[in-house]
Amino acid sequence: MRVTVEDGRAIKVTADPDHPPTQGALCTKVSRYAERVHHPKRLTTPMKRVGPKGEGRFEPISWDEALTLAASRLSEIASRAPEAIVPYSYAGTMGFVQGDSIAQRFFHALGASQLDRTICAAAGAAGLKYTYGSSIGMLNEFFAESEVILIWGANPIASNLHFWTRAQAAKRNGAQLIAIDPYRSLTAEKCHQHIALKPGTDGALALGMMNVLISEDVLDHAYIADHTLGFDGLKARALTYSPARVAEICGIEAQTVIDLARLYGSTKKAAIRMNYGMQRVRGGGNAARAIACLPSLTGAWRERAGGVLLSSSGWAPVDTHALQRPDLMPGWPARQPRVINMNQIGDALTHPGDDAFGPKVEAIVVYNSNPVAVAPDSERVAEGFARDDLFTIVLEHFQTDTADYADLLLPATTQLEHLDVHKSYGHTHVMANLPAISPVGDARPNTEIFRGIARSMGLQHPALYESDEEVAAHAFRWDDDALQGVDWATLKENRWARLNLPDAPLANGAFRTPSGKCEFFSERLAQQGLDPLPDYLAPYESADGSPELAARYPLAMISPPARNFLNSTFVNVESLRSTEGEPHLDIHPTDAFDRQIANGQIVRIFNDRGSMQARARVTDKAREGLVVGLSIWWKKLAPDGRNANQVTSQALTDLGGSATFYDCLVEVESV
Ligand SMILES: Nc1nc2c(c(=O)[nH]1)N[C@H]1C(S)=C(S)[C@@H](COP(=O)(O)OP(=O)(O)OC[C@H]3O[C@@H](n4cnc5c(=O)[nH]c(N)nc54)[C@H](O)[C@@H]3O)O[C@H]1N2
Ligand SMILES: Nc1nc2c(c(=O)[nH]1)N[C@H]1C(S)=C(S)[C@@H](COP(=O)(O)OP(=O)(O)OC[C@H]3O[C@@H](n4cnc5c(=O)[nH]c(N)nc54)[C@H](O)[C@@H]3O)O[C@H]1N2
Ligand SMILES: [Mo]
Repeated sequence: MRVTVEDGRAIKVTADPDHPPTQGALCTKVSRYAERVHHPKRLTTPMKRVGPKGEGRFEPISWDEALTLAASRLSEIASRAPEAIVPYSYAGTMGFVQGDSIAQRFFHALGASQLDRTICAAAGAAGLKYTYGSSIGMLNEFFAESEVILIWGANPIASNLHFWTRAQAAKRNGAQLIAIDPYRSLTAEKCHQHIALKPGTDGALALGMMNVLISEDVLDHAYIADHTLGFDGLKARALTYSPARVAEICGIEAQTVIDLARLYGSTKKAAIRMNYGMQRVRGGGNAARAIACLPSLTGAWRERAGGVLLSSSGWAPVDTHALQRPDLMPGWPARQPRVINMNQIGDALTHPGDDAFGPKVEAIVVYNSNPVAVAPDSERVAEGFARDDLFTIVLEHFQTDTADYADLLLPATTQLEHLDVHKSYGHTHVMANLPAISPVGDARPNTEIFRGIARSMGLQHPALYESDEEVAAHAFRWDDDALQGVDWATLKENRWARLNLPDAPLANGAFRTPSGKCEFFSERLAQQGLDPLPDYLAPYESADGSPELAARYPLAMISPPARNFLNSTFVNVESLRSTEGEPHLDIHPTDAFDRQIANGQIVRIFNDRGSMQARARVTDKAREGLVVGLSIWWKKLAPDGRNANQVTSQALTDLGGSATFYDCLVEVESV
């Protein structure tokens, strides 16, 4: 990003035209970033709560008072039960400095509970880890040369613009684009073909494609022999997924499965852009694993324009140990504080504490996240945050739904005001982020806030007091081949560097698994007592997975990102919110007719966990049996004060302990 500054104010944010992945284009929401930075409601001073929790009434206090208050409460709890303190953070910024550096070191030094950061990508990441050994795949730029692109559980027009520009280039060159998505998203509308399968059935579709590839012998036998492990087992598994069986599971035609496999297998430059939308269901890890096997069967990896990309983040040689310093944990490495899965924060905050769970949670420190809006099973989450005996610190730019529950609300700087260093999960450049303006008001970087609390608590370890520059210099293993000739000083000077990778990085195997091969069969999974081969697992909440529940709540609900929001970020930027309008629910005409719901009517969406309201859009964009509520609204900016996470569940995926946002049955009625 390039920032134009006038009189100390950021007036414009544009894309760096020289940065290869960005090529001068920012997505709609980020091009409004200056509006957000100088928004009249930016938090500019520390505040302490004066009203009841959740009401959001605060009074300003000084930084000294704020840090002293934080330190005295946290010290008291840490002296008795350090694990009663829980950090909560995720995607507000994904920078290494303002994300999890000083913050992690601080919680580690306290011996606080650890947070398993699984709300987004953990199932897919586990699928890749067990198959490829890491989150690696084909390079974004070469999708422009692909001849077939399967856009699988992804809506790049909304959520991954810098892939979409490559897909469009490929389309102009004659490539076939196929969307695999239960919903006719903005992206699916622009593809040549849209395969609208039932949500959570992707594993079956991938196994069905394998069935056809194997039966018709559209395989790269040399690639399989040289670079994969466990073909015979995978073959036996895939042969149980006939196109007819898959058609039944996925709710599509058998011929669609056959045609897809034939096209995929017979195209040399066949690429798959999976994204995390397909793994927010019970079988998400296995589904990612099954899809990840496809290019190793057909040898698509041999071409730089072939293969799979789910995440490129594993290509960057991040020095996680140096950044986060797990060695500061008391007892490390033999013993470690308990781990709380962030998707179950609702249960954790409402747990009374016992031997299995450990101590009741007494303090939560939230930064880079808005859990009251984004975490699943929101009624439980809000109930937890409403506890009078919970001490809550929130570091934020704005008074979000979560901030309303804070005891102490601390103003944080934005990307334009602080130093950071980034990798990407969609491309293979690393970037330095230099501050363009001074902090707005009295806002401070996350790092500075945690250093301040540590100092007030009298914590001694020097790692807690490293400057942002020093932390940034620890971000990568600069001597790794991927970063030849780059160090923090040169990265800062040049702003970005392309990782030094071969164009077709998996053409000759070189997977990062224990065997060095693409592991169709995973010994590591077998050792955990898990299925060593990919399989299809029916969603928890589906006619197959829970017929009794499906009888009461027959509609599957998904709540993928809205184009003009970034998760719950930007919802309070008026120009973007007015483009989104209000919370909507897309519902198929047949489902609407059955419920006497007319287009434009307000409906109530509900299940045993909760309910929300939205305006119905009767449209066949949602397949029959599916409803779609684009997200993630701030509850307090929605007409009924609720959002989609009122109905989502805390159940975890098969692998990785990820959230199952899109594994959710509901009923809908007119209001
Ligand atoms: N504008 C915008 N961009 C974003 C974000 C945002 O909030 N707004 N969020 C960012 C973040 S944190 C992430 S993780 C990514 C997420 O972006 P994506 O990885 O693209 O994932 P989702 O948006 O969750 O879902 C993408 C598509 O998957 C479909 N889908 C849902 N369930 C299934 C299923 O079971 N199978 C299949 N095949 N498809 C399914 C949805 O209908 C949707 O069209 O986007 C990033 N970019
Ligand atoms: N129903 C449903 N729920 C979902 C999803 C979905 O598709 N459907 N998607 C899930 C996914 S993929 C993700 S990644 C999560 C994302 O959930 P979160 O990680 O909570 O992301 P955001 O909602 O963007 O909230 C980030 C907050 O961090 C703040 N912030 C940004 N930068 C900084 C900073 O430098 N310092 C501090 N202190 N604060 C900062 C922003 O103001 C914002 O309020 O949501 C998940 N929830
Ligand atoms: Mo995410």
